[in-house]
Amino acid sequence: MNERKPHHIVVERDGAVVTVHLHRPAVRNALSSALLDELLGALAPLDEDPAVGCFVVTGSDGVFAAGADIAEMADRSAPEMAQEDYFARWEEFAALRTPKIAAVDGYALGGGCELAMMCDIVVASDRAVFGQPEVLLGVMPGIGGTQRLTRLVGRAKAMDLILTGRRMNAEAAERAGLVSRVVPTAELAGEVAEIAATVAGLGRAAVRAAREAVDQSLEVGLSHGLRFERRSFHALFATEDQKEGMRAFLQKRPPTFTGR
Ligand code: CO8
Repeated sequence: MNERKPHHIVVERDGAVVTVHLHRPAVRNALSSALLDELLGALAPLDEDPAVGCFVVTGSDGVFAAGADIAEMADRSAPEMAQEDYFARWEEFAALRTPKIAAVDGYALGGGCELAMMCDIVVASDRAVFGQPEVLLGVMPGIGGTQRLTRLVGRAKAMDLILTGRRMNAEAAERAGLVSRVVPTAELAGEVAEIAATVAGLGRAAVRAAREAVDQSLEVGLSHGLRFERRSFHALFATEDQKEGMRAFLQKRPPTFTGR
Protein backbone atom coordinates (compact mmCIF):
# COMPACT_ATOMS: atom_id res chain seq x y z
CA MET A 1 0.00 0.00 0.00
CA ASN A 2 1.29 3.44 -0.89
CA GLU A 3 1.73 5.42 2.32
CA ARG A 4 2.84 8.62 0.60
CA LYS A 5 0.38 11.28 -0.46
CA PRO A 6 -0.72 10.49 -4.01
CA HIS A 7 0.56 12.84 -6.68
CA HIS A 8 -0.80 11.24 -9.87
CA ILE A 9 -4.39 11.42 -8.65
CA VAL A 10 -6.48 13.78 -6.55
CA VAL A 11 -9.03 12.19 -4.25
CA GLU A 12 -12.07 14.07 -2.93
CA ARG A 13 -14.78 12.82 -0.63
CA ASP A 14 -18.25 14.32 -0.46
CA GLY A 15 -20.30 12.30 2.03
CA ALA A 16 -20.78 8.81 0.60
CA VAL A 17 -19.24 9.68 -2.79
CA VAL A 18 -15.50 9.48 -3.47
CA THR A 19 -14.19 11.14 -6.63
CA VAL A 20 -10.77 10.40 -8.08
CA HIS A 21 -9.33 12.84 -10.58
CA LEU A 22 -6.55 11.38 -12.73
CA HIS A 23 -3.96 14.12 -12.61
CA ARG A 24 -0.86 13.90 -14.80
CA PRO A 25 -1.59 16.90 -16.99
CA ALA A 26 1.87 16.96 -18.63
CA VAL A 27 1.25 13.52 -20.16
CA ARG A 28 -2.52 13.70 -20.69
CA ASN A 29 -3.15 11.58 -17.57
CA ALA A 30 -1.22 8.62 -18.99
CA LEU A 31 -1.86 5.56 -16.83
CA SER A 32 1.48 4.58 -15.34
CA SER A 33 2.10 1.80 -12.83
CA ALA A 34 2.58 4.44 -10.13
CA LEU A 35 -0.81 5.94 -10.95
CA LEU A 36 -2.41 2.50 -10.72
CA ASP A 37 -0.74 1.90 -7.34
CA GLU A 38 -2.12 5.20 -6.09
CA LEU A 39 -5.59 4.49 -7.45
CA LEU A 40 -5.77 1.08 -5.79
CA GLY A 41 -4.12 2.42 -2.63
CA ALA A 42 -6.84 5.06 -2.35
CA LEU A 43 -9.88 3.03 -3.39
CA ALA A 44 -9.29 -0.48 -2.02
CA PRO A 45 -9.66 0.58 1.66
CA LEU A 46 -12.67 2.76 0.80
CA ASP A 47 -14.30 -0.24 -0.91
CA GLU A 48 -14.56 -1.77 2.59
CA ASP A 49 -15.93 1.41 4.18
CA PRO A 50 -19.68 1.04 4.80
CA ALA A 51 -20.07 4.83 4.64
CA VAL A 52 -18.91 4.94 0.99
CA GLY A 53 -21.58 4.23 -1.63
CA CYS A 54 -20.13 5.29 -4.98
CA PHE A 55 -16.82 6.02 -6.70
CA VAL A 56 -16.43 8.53 -9.51
CA VAL A 57 -13.37 8.37 -11.76
CA THR A 58 -12.66 11.38 -13.89
CA GLY A 59 -9.80 13.18 -15.59
CA SER A 60 -8.56 16.72 -15.37
CA ASP A 61 -7.79 19.62 -17.70
CA GLY A 62 -10.25 18.40 -20.35
CA VAL A 63 -8.68 14.94 -20.72
CA PHE A 64 -9.88 11.66 -19.23
CA ALA A 65 -6.78 9.56 -20.01
CA ALA A 66 -4.62 9.18 -23.13
CA GLY A 67 -3.94 5.53 -22.39
CA ALA A 68 -1.23 3.50 -20.77
CA ASP A 69 2.07 5.33 -20.24
CA ILE A 70 3.91 4.79 -23.52
CA ALA A 71 7.22 6.10 -22.15
CA GLU A 72 7.08 3.57 -19.30
CA MET A 73 6.48 0.66 -21.71
CA ALA A 74 8.53 1.60 -24.76
CA ASP A 75 11.83 -0.10 -23.89
CA ARG A 76 10.53 -3.14 -22.02
CA SER A 77 11.21 -6.64 -23.28
CA ALA A 78 8.59 -9.36 -23.67
CA PRO A 79 10.00 -11.38 -20.73
CA GLU A 80 9.89 -8.27 -18.53
CA MET A 81 6.27 -7.58 -19.48
CA ALA A 82 5.33 -11.22 -18.86
CA GLN A 83 7.31 -11.53 -15.63
CA GLU A 84 5.62 -8.49 -14.16
CA ASP A 85 2.28 -9.50 -15.77
CA TYR A 86 2.19 -5.86 -16.73
CA PHE A 87 -1.09 -4.16 -15.85
CA ALA A 88 -2.72 -7.35 -14.47
CA ARG A 89 -3.57 -5.29 -11.39
CA TRP A 90 -6.08 -3.22 -13.35
CA GLU A 91 -8.41 -6.17 -12.75
CA GLU A 92 -8.26 -5.26 -9.05
CA PHE A 93 -9.76 -1.92 -9.99
CA ALA A 94 -12.47 -3.61 -12.08
CA ALA A 95 -13.23 -5.95 -9.16
CA LEU A 96 -13.92 -3.17 -6.62
CA ARG A 97 -17.49 -3.79 -5.47
CA THR A 98 -18.49 -0.18 -4.91
CA PRO A 99 -20.32 1.10 -8.01
CA LYS A 100 -17.96 3.12 -10.22
CA ILE A 101 -18.99 5.94 -12.52
CA ALA A 102 -16.63 7.20 -15.24
CA ALA A 103 -17.09 10.89 -16.00
CA VAL A 104 -15.34 11.25 -19.35
CA ASP A 105 -14.37 14.63 -20.74
CA GLY A 106 -11.95 14.78 -23.66
CA TYR A 107 -9.74 11.89 -24.72
CA ALA A 108 -10.38 8.36 -23.43
CA LEU A 109 -7.92 6.47 -25.60
CA GLY A 110 -6.33 3.05 -25.23
CA GLY A 111 -6.09 2.29 -21.52
CA GLY A 112 -8.28 5.39 -20.94
CA CYS A 113 -11.13 3.83 -22.91
CA GLU A 114 -10.45 0.53 -21.14
CA LEU A 115 -10.59 2.27 -17.76
CA ALA A 116 -13.97 3.82 -18.65
CA MET A 117 -15.23 0.36 -19.63
CA MET A 118 -14.15 -1.03 -16.25
CA CYS A 119 -16.59 1.39 -14.64
CA ASP A 120 -20.28 0.53 -14.23
CA ILE A 121 -21.79 3.71 -15.65
CA VAL A 122 -20.03 5.86 -18.26
CA VAL A 123 -21.18 9.45 -18.67
CA ALA A 124 -19.46 11.51 -21.36
CA SER A 125 -19.24 15.18 -22.19
CA ASP A 126 -20.20 16.10 -25.72
CA ARG A 127 -16.51 16.62 -26.53
CA ALA A 128 -15.36 13.20 -25.28
CA VAL A 129 -13.41 11.04 -27.73
CA PHE A 130 -13.04 7.27 -27.40
CA GLY A 131 -10.72 4.89 -29.19
CA GLN A 132 -8.33 1.96 -29.01
CA PRO A 133 -5.33 3.31 -30.98
CA GLU A 134 -2.83 0.67 -29.84
CA VAL A 135 -2.34 -0.77 -33.36
CA LEU A 136 -0.96 2.61 -34.37
CA LEU A 137 1.86 1.95 -31.86
CA GLY A 138 2.54 -1.57 -33.07
CA VAL A 139 0.68 -3.24 -30.20
CA MET A 140 -2.89 -4.09 -29.31
CA PRO A 141 -5.24 -3.35 -26.42
CA GLY A 142 -3.95 -4.97 -23.23
CA ILE A 143 -6.25 -3.88 -20.40
CA GLY A 144 -9.45 -5.47 -21.63
CA GLY A 145 -10.09 -3.58 -24.88
CA THR A 146 -10.54 -6.61 -27.12
CA GLN A 147 -12.83 -8.28 -24.57
CA ARG A 148 -14.91 -5.55 -22.95
CA LEU A 149 -15.33 -3.39 -26.04
CA THR A 150 -16.51 -6.40 -28.06
CA ARG A 151 -19.02 -7.36 -25.39
CA LEU A 152 -20.28 -3.78 -25.09
CA VAL A 153 -20.51 -2.64 -28.72
CA GLY A 154 -20.44 -5.94 -30.66
CA ARG A 155 -17.81 -7.51 -32.93
CA ALA A 156 -18.38 -5.31 -35.97
CA LYS A 157 -17.73 -2.00 -34.24
CA ALA A 158 -15.01 -3.43 -31.98
CA MET A 159 -13.07 -4.78 -34.96
CA ASP A 160 -13.47 -1.51 -36.85
CA LEU A 161 -12.17 0.55 -33.90
CA ILE A 162 -9.39 -1.82 -32.82
CA LEU A 163 -8.00 -2.70 -36.26
CA THR A 164 -7.95 0.88 -37.55
CA GLY A 165 -7.26 2.76 -34.31
CA ARG A 166 -9.86 5.34 -35.35
CA ARG A 167 -11.54 7.55 -32.80
CA MET A 168 -15.24 7.71 -31.97
CA ASN A 169 -17.01 10.82 -30.70
CA ALA A 170 -19.34 10.88 -27.71
CA GLU A 171 -22.52 10.71 -29.73
CA ALA A 172 -21.29 7.66 -31.67
CA ALA A 173 -20.11 6.07 -28.41
CA GLU A 174 -23.58 6.51 -26.94
CA ARG A 175 -25.21 5.02 -30.06
CA ALA A 176 -22.81 2.08 -29.89
CA GLY A 177 -23.65 1.36 -26.24
CA LEU A 178 -20.27 2.28 -24.77
CA VAL A 179 -21.64 5.32 -22.97
CA SER A 180 -24.93 5.64 -21.13
CA ARG A 181 -25.42 9.43 -21.25
CA VAL A 182 -23.87 12.37 -23.11
CA VAL A 183 -24.20 15.83 -21.61
CA PRO A 184 -22.80 19.28 -22.43
CA THR A 185 -19.30 19.65 -20.98
CA ALA A 186 -20.36 22.26 -18.44
CA GLU A 187 -22.99 19.87 -17.04
CA LEU A 188 -20.82 16.75 -16.77
CA ALA A 189 -19.71 17.14 -13.15
CA GLY A 190 -23.21 18.07 -11.96
CA GLU A 191 -24.90 15.22 -13.81
CA VAL A 192 -22.39 12.68 -12.47
CA ALA A 193 -22.67 14.06 -8.93
CA GLU A 194 -26.42 13.57 -9.12
CA ILE A 195 -26.13 9.97 -10.34
CA ALA A 196 -23.47 9.21 -7.72
CA ALA A 197 -25.59 10.67 -4.90
CA THR A 198 -28.60 8.63 -6.07
CA VAL A 199 -26.63 5.38 -6.20
CA ALA A 200 -24.89 6.10 -2.87
CA GLY A 201 -28.25 6.77 -1.19
CA LEU A 202 -29.67 3.35 -2.04
CA GLY A 203 -29.37 0.09 -0.12
CA ARG A 204 -25.71 -0.90 -0.31
CA ALA A 205 -26.26 -4.65 -0.54
CA ALA A 206 -28.89 -4.30 -3.28
CA VAL A 207 -26.73 -2.00 -5.39
CA ARG A 208 -23.63 -4.18 -5.04
CA ALA A 209 -25.55 -7.38 -5.79
CA ALA A 210 -27.24 -5.77 -8.80
CA ARG A 211 -23.99 -4.58 -10.36
CA GLU A 212 -22.41 -7.96 -9.81
CA ALA A 213 -25.37 -9.70 -11.45
CA VAL A 214 -25.32 -7.37 -14.46
CA ASP A 215 -21.62 -8.12 -14.93
CA GLN A 216 -22.34 -11.86 -14.70
CA SER A 217 -24.26 -11.46 -17.96
CA LEU A 218 -20.91 -10.79 -19.66
CA GLU A 219 -19.42 -13.96 -18.19
CA VAL A 220 -21.95 -16.79 -18.26
CA GLY A 221 -24.82 -18.29 -20.29
CA LEU A 222 -28.43 -17.24 -19.75
CA SER A 223 -29.61 -20.06 -17.48
CA HIS A 224 -26.59 -19.68 -15.17
CA GLY A 225 -27.01 -15.91 -15.21
CA LEU A 226 -30.68 -16.17 -14.31
CA ARG A 227 -29.92 -18.54 -11.45
CA PHE A 228 -27.17 -16.22 -10.21
CA GLU A 229 -29.64 -13.32 -10.35
CA ARG A 230 -32.35 -15.24 -8.48
CA ARG A 231 -30.00 -16.39 -5.72
CA SER A 232 -28.74 -12.84 -5.24
CA PHE A 233 -32.33 -11.60 -5.16
CA HIS A 234 -33.26 -14.18 -2.50
CA ALA A 235 -30.22 -13.25 -0.39
CA LEU A 236 -31.29 -9.59 -0.24
CA PHE A 237 -34.24 -10.68 1.92
CA ALA A 238 -31.67 -11.06 4.71
CA THR A 239 -31.14 -7.28 4.74
CA GLU A 240 -32.93 -4.63 6.79
CA ASP A 241 -32.89 -2.42 3.69
CA GLN A 242 -35.19 -4.87 1.86
CA LYS A 243 -37.70 -4.72 4.73
CA GLU A 244 -37.41 -0.93 4.93
CA GLY A 245 -37.68 -0.39 1.16
CA MET A 246 -40.77 -2.53 0.76
CA ARG A 247 -42.50 -1.32 3.94
CA ALA A 248 -41.82 2.31 3.05
CA PHE A 249 -43.46 1.76 -0.34
CA LEU A 250 -46.53 0.20 1.27
CA GLN A 251 -46.69 2.98 3.90
CA LYS A 252 -46.38 5.61 1.14
CA ARG A 253 -43.25 7.24 2.61
CA PRO A 254 -39.65 7.58 1.39
CA PRO A 255 -37.36 4.77 2.59
CA THR A 256 -34.43 5.33 4.93
CA PHE A 257 -31.71 2.87 3.97
CA THR A 258 -29.04 2.08 6.54
CA GLY A 259 -26.82 -0.28 4.57
CA ARG A 260 -27.70 -3.16 6.87
N1 CO8 B 1 1.76 7.87 -22.61
C1 CO8 B 1 2.79 8.70 -22.31
N2 CO8 B 1 2.82 10.00 -22.67
C2 CO8 B 1 1.77 10.49 -23.34
C3 CO8 B 1 0.66 9.71 -23.67
C4 CO8 B 1 0.67 8.33 -23.27
N3 CO8 B 1 -0.35 7.49 -23.53
N4 CO8 B 1 -0.23 10.47 -24.34
C5 CO8 B 1 0.30 11.70 -24.41
N5 CO8 B 1 1.51 11.73 -23.81
C6 CO8 B 1 2.43 12.87 -23.67
C7 CO8 B 1 3.08 13.23 -24.99
O1 CO8 B 1 4.19 12.43 -25.23
C8 CO8 B 1 3.42 14.70 -24.75
O2 CO8 B 1 4.61 14.76 -24.00
P1 CO8 B 1 5.67 15.95 -24.28
O3 CO8 B 1 4.95 17.22 -23.90
O4 CO8 B 1 6.81 15.61 -23.39
O5 CO8 B 1 5.97 15.89 -25.76
C9 CO8 B 1 2.29 15.19 -23.87
O6 CO8 B 1 1.69 14.02 -23.30
C10 CO8 B 1 1.25 15.91 -24.65
O7 CO8 B 1 0.84 15.09 -25.72
P2 CO8 B 1 0.47 15.72 -27.15
O8 CO8 B 1 1.37 16.85 -27.47
O9 CO8 B 1 0.38 14.60 -28.10
O10 CO8 B 1 -0.99 16.32 -26.80
P3 CO8 B 1 -2.21 16.60 -27.79
O11 CO8 B 1 -3.21 17.33 -26.94
O12 CO8 B 1 -1.75 17.20 -29.05
O13 CO8 B 1 -2.79 15.14 -28.13
C11 CO8 B 1 -3.53 12.92 -27.60
C12 CO8 B 1 -3.42 14.37 -27.13
C13 CO8 B 1 -4.45 12.81 -28.82
C14 CO8 B 1 -4.14 12.14 -26.44
C15 CO8 B 1 -2.14 12.37 -27.97
O14 CO8 B 1 -1.24 12.68 -26.94
C16 CO8 B 1 -2.10 10.88 -28.19
O15 CO8 B 1 -2.46 10.39 -29.25
N6 CO8 B 1 -1.63 10.12 -27.17
C17 CO8 B 1 -1.42 8.69 -27.27
C18 CO8 B 1 -2.73 7.96 -27.30
C19 CO8 B 1 -2.45 6.48 -27.38
O16 CO8 B 1 -1.86 5.98 -28.32
N7 CO8 B 1 -2.92 5.74 -26.37
C20 CO8 B 1 -2.70 4.32 -26.31
C21 CO8 B 1 -1.57 4.06 -25.40
S1 CO8 B 1 -1.15 2.35 -25.36
C22 CO8 B 1 -2.32 1.67 -24.40
O17 CO8 B 1 -3.07 2.31 -23.74
C23 CO8 B 1 -2.34 0.19 -24.46
C24 CO8 B 1 -2.38 -0.40 -23.15
C25 CO8 B 1 -1.83 -1.74 -23.26
C26 CO8 B 1 -1.20 -2.10 -21.98
C27 CO8 B 1 -0.77 -3.48 -22.12
C28 CO8 B 1 -0.39 -4.06 -20.87
C29 CO8 B 1 -0.29 -5.52 -20.96
